[in-house]
Amino acid sequence: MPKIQFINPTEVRKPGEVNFQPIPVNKYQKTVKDERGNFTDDELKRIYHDMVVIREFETMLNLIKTTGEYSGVPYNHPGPAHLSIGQESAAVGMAYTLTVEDFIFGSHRSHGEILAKGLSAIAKLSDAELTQIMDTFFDGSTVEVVKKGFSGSVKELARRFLIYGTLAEIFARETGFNKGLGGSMHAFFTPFGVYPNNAIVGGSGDIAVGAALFKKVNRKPGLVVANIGDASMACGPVWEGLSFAAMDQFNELWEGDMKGGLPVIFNIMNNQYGMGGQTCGETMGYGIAARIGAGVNPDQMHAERVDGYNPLAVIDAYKRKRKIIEEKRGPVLLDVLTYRFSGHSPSDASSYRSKEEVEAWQEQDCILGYAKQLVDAGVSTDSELEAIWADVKSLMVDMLKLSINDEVSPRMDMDKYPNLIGDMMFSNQPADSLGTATPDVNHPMEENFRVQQIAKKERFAFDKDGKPFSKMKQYQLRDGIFEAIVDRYYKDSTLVAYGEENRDWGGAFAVYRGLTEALPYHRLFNSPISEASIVGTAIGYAMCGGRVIPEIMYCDFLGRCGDEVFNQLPKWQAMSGNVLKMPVVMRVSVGSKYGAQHSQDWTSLVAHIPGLKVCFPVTPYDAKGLMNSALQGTDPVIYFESQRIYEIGEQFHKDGVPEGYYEIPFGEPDVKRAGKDITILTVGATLYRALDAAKLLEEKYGMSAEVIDARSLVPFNYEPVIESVKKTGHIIISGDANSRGSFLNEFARNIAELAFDYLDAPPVVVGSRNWITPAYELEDSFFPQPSWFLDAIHEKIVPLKDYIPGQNFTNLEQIRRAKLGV
Ligand SMILES: Cc1ncc(C[n+]2csc(CCOP(=O)(O)OP(=O)(O)O)c2C)c(N)n1
Ligand SMILES: [Mg+2]
Repeated sequence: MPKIQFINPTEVRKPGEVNFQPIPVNKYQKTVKDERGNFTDDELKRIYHDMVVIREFETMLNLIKTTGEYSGVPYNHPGPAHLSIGQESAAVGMAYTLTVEDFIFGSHRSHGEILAKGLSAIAKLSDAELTQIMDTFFDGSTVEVVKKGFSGSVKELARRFLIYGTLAEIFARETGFNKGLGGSMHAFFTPFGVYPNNAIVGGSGDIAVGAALFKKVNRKPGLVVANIGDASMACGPVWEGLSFAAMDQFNELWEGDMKGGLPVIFNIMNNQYGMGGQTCGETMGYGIAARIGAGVNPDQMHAERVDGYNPLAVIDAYKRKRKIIEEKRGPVLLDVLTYRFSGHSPSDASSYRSKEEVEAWQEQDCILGYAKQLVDAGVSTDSELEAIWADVKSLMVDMLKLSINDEVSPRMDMDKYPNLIGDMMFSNQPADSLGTATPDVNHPMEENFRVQQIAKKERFAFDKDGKPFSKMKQYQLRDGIFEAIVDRYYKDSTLVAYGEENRDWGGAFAVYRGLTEALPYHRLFNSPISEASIVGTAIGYAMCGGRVIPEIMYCDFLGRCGDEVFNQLPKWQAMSGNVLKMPVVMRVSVGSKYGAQHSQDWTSLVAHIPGLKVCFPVTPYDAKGLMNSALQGTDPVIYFESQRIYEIGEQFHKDGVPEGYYEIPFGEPDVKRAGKDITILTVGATLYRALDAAKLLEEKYGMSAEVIDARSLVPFNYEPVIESVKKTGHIIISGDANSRGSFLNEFARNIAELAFDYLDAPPVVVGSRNWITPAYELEDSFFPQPSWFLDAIHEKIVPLKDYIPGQNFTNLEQIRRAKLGV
């Protein structure tokens, strides 16, 4: 526990200074001749071959984009192609020593990295392993295309498979590595250790760290490389990934075989440009990118710059850095100097750099320079190298022809199967556990003090006379969440949870109290204050096969992990062609009392994004059942909780919250109060105010309200709501989100369409005002109150006798507010 780490004021207040070690720059200067003893001639020639494959692949794409043909084969590719011509030695050097268990992540410009890592994997895998991979990937449908009429070796077939699979993906063919749903900027192939590439630059900066966390926690072999552009070193997720990767706790608090640094290498593909911005001298201030490591931790991330124009220099660096990783002294940062001759994209006129500069780098072309060394050292001859290039070229022509042939490489048939992509958005594949190991725990579950405490609680809020038990005695909403999570911890060895104050504090709202005692550090820990990396690492962890619960302390902090929640978490299952699953249950607490930046209900923001399941349970029974469903699934779930009601007991499920395991399916709204005159559909904790309103309506106006708790936003089954409206003819939709643009309106629109014939008045939305959330003392004028329901009914649905409304729900006022934008 951190409290054993005594912070001694006498020690920390002593004067002194911080010293830095020199950062090596391009120290490796050896040539092929110098390295002959360390490589076979075949290995040295393979380095050349792999660089040529990338060069020719990219040249082909460049010609297709700029001239519409390659070697007489015409093709129009309207999509992106960010090429790395000039950078081949950096990619091959990075991948050459990596094993199949080592994973790489990259960016929009990663074709070269895919090919380099793929070729490296092919060299290392046996024929049997390669055959197995190719024959089982998409049931052999990709290899089928390149097998036809081919009689070469398995390794040659695998090379065809790699080039074809990548190219077909770029051209959006169903036989591509991701069924054509990823494309040029996202393509990857996990059986060769190539993990997602990311069109959101810097996006891999935290995701790759999560993959390294997965390897460490689940005792998997291999290291993880995050390939990041030099300009993307400015991106928030990269810095947050660095902070997460360098946490002291890996060394100071994690125990046994878990002690030690994360196996991750941040590999800066430093081509010295963003799109048109020069990173050194213009857009960044690091001068030499390797300097970044010096500020991160005392090891300075073992950072150095290597001359990425020399593949041997990069290979040498990787051999040395692997040792550091194996000694558990990661993370590592490498600044791999390179240069792209190609523009940012083929349409780029390179107006931001001089012709002289490009020519000067072309003169030192990494492939030509290396070829000369091979010949000078007597490893190869010019004609042998020419033959390699000619062979690669003819391979490219063949693979191009196959990949653009609509018969053998069709696109997904959206005419015949219009729901194909829809069917791929969620995996909907339940799994008790994603691991086979025995879960690491500190004691049997029954010995846990919280489990014992909960066992003594009343699982229904009221006694037999209808009197509520004391707060302490009631089984609370937070207990429901806890029970589901602790149960899964003892079932699934891969499950980890982390976020701010998750451990000794017991979670910011005491949901995790007791878990600190039950679990070792590596399964429950405090993260840095770094929402992007909390979610980003969870994504990386999940895409490698682990289950994870990242926590965002306040809903308002969603903006800090916007890219992760909006662009990464929801997309990778479909964008991978369903190769990946995303078992992430993201807990998000919706606040109150803390004003404008801590009290917003942003359920609508995430419900808007395709690919996320969204729920907001507000009773202990629902909280446990929905958390069980979330944790049993393999889809990303945003699980909202309300800080107003962590202590609330179970008031609806008369038998009390079951002690054993049960699930509540996503998408099923629940009638919390039966009625016949009006339906109130609520999202979140507004339920309780709606129930108060229902009581008032009954008592004062004899109106019987049916109150339905939405429980989930995505997916959502409208049928029970329509059934209710058939009976009542009226509906109010209410929640704590500010009403403009909220999901409440989505409900209203759908209900208006689906239940039009049964409605006597249009659906009415009662949300919060379109203001900042004010101080606690003023909240009643901002969030829907019980009286607001009556106000709305009186004005919009049916006049209530002698009623004087408090809030103004008239059409005139609605128009006035809209005009003002408030
Ligand atoms: C978050 C984000 N911002 C901006 C872009 C547009 N963009 C695409 S590539 C690029 C430059 C990236 O430079 P660098 O990281 O050095 O990689 P390089 O293109 O040089 O390989 C930019 C700004 C983007 N894709 N994502
Ligand atoms: Mg760059």
